Amino acid sequence: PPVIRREDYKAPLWQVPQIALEFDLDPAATLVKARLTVTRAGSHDRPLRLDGDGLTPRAVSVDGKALSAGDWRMDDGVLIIALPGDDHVVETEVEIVPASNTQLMGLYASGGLLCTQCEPEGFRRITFFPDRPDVLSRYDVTMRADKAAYPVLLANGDPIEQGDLADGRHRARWVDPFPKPSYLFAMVAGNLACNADSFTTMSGREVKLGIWVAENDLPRTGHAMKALKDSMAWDERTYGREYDLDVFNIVAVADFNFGAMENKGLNIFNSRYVLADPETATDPDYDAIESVVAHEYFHNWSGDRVTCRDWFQLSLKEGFTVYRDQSFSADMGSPAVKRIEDVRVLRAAQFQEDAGPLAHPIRPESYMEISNFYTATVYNKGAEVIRMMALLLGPERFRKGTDLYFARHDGQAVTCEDFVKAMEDGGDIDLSQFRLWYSQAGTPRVTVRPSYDPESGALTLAMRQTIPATPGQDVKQPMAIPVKFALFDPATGEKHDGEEVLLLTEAQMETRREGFAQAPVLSINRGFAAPVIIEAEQSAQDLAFLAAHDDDPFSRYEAMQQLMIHALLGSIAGGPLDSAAVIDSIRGTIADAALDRSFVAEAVRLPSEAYLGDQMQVVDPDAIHAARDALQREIGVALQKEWRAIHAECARNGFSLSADARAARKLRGVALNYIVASDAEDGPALAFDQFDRADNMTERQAALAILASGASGERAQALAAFYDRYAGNALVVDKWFQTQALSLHPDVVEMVEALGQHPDFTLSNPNRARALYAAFAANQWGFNSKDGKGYRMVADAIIALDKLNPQTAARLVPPLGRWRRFDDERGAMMKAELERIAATPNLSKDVLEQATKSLA
Ligand code: BAL
Ligand code: ZN
Repeated sequence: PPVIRREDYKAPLWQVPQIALEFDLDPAATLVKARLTVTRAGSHDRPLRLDGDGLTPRAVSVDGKALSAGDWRMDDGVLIIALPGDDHVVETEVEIVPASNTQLMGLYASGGLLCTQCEPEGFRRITFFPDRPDVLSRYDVTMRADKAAYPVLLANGDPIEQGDLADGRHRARWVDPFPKPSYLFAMVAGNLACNADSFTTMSGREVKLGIWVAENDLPRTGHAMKALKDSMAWDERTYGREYDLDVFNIVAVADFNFGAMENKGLNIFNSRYVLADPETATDPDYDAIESVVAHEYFHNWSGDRVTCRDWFQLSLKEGFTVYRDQSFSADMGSPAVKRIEDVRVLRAAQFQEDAGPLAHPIRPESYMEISNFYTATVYNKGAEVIRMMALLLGPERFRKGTDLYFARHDGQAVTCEDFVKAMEDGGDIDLSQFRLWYSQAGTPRVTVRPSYDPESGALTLAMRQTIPATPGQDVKQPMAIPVKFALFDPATGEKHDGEEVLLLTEAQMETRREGFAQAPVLSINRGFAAPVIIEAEQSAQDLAFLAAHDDDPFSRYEAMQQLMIHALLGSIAGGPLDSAAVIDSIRGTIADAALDRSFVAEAVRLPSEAYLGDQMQVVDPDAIHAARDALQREIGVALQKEWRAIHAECARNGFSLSADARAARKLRGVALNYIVASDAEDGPALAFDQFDRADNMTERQAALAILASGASGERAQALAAFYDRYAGNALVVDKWFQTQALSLHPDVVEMVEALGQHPDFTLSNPNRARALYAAFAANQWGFNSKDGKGYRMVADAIIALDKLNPQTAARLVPPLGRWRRFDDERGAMMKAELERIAATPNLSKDVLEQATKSLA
């Protein structure tokens, strides 16, 4: 397959200011008629090229005259028509089969619904069109369908007409006044019930809001609706962005590749990011719904009104919109805990990606299949880059920058460079060197060496940055890295002179601060201001001090994590497990009544096995598992009384979504985990009791996960009870699969293998496929079992899934691509599986690209 390069971008030769679409909907055969008003862009004599994927034209006409076979041709799916003038009307007719569309791109059937997904290149599976984001058109869409089977017909924009037709069919027409790229086209037909509400915008316009779901799911839409209204108000307050259409609809579908999709005025959602009630959704599920609803809503400006010129600019809308949704969630809940969660995700997904064969800059230079670039780098590192700009500019100038960006580029398809320029012009700042964050891949390492001179009372901070080589980028230039730090007096626990942000712009820099009676303690990269790896070689004493005194919650959390990592790595390297400092810090943290309980729950948890693996030259999954298990046990035993007290105190009568109640549930789960880890005889019974009595999914699932990792008799009992209770509820059954796939059980490989044969398992639903195989591939201990069975099983799943849904299959490849991080035996087995995948006949370009790059 050809490689597409950013440097080869060429502006479109033809524009399509208007498109009228007519659909005669039927899952077995849908007729699509398209009427494109096309205009030549500039002076050239090139033909019109309309992308198509799997389409055969049944009829083609220009200006009302049917073309005969010689007037058009097909070239690798593209319909090519030579046009004499500068303005024409081109009409095409195709037939598509939604029911057999297993890729879930284009128009497809999900449950009883017909729905669409067009980003990035699904529109070409619906009709012939220049399917690229810099062709913006006004859409006029007419849908016709059987009224009994599809009583609700939705599309982008505003509803204009509807009415009944002969033969039990009916029609609806939707017109979207805002020009948009084809990737934002959407349409849904089905038997849906609506949670209807409204929002009055800041200029006093009333917007009708609808969340459309299956009738019996209606009671589970309240949280999503609240999130939507909160998002609309927040975007007005924070960015001055007002909603622009008269209606805003969200539809939940069960089969969906993404989390959700920001189609103009008609967001289509994976049902897991819409549906919630206490019985079936955990607190993290509630949070995820809030943030995804916000994310898609915020795209209305950062994505829809101002869109991307080409797909290399994906981070323009995704990085910015993730930053926006992260800020929103921080404002809605605890900013400290939100930051900790976001950094955990960044480190788990993006740092690993940046350190492996699939590393790429947030603005990639080339791709074979753009679907492979909806990555943690483009999204999450992209958000970190925006966050750093916001820090460097400060809130007022950052807002001036975003105001200018929206005003300057409204209605346009633009580049990351346009965004940075708006920040420079609006925020009055020079971001020349900062632009390297867009072009250089790899996580920078910042080494900080403090040295204190007792004679002069001065502290010198020597800083050095290195950016590792990544594929295609051997040599890196120094970046502009904001280093946010503070210095603490170890005698008083007080901070000296507030905190500072220093811009590290050279490979090496030194800075000196004076006036310290004794060596201050350094708190570095506060708030995780820069997405870098800090190497600071802090003593256990300094870390314990920061864990007790740092007033930056992220840094306090980080100090605890570092303490735990030091203890664990020391033991993995063959030393004794030095748990005393960790236990003392945890004791101090849980005793500190001034701390938010939700923060406490984060701070006292051990780092994941995968994160520990990232700290090692060669990952040793068995040693990591054993050491972490042992430390968990010691913490459990040493603080048994405390955990029991917390577990009892955090029990609540009656469910509430209040911050206090949520924090109590979270901390209770952590306490239960330590009690069971201590091997207390009654541990499993206590866990089963929590499982059994819980009036909410948070506590029930926490207990289930704890039991699933153990060998007690309660394990099987709880898994069976959970399945029986929720059989038929797809989202909860996903949890049942996922909890087992993630479990730290010695037989997890065999269990996952058996679950792959379970009657409820299917590869054709992306949520279900991910619940089993993506979860398992994230289970470091299980996936990397020494016999290589885990690798083989995931490779088999990739090969099988590729035939149905290449996009989702390709997302399972990166864990195998980490083969260089493991010992030779494991590495060789992983590599062999990648080679087997790459050699599979008729592989999609999605999986081919990921497998071949992973082998390189
Ligand atoms: N644009 C694809 C889904 C999302 O990022 O919102
Ligand atoms: Zn997005």
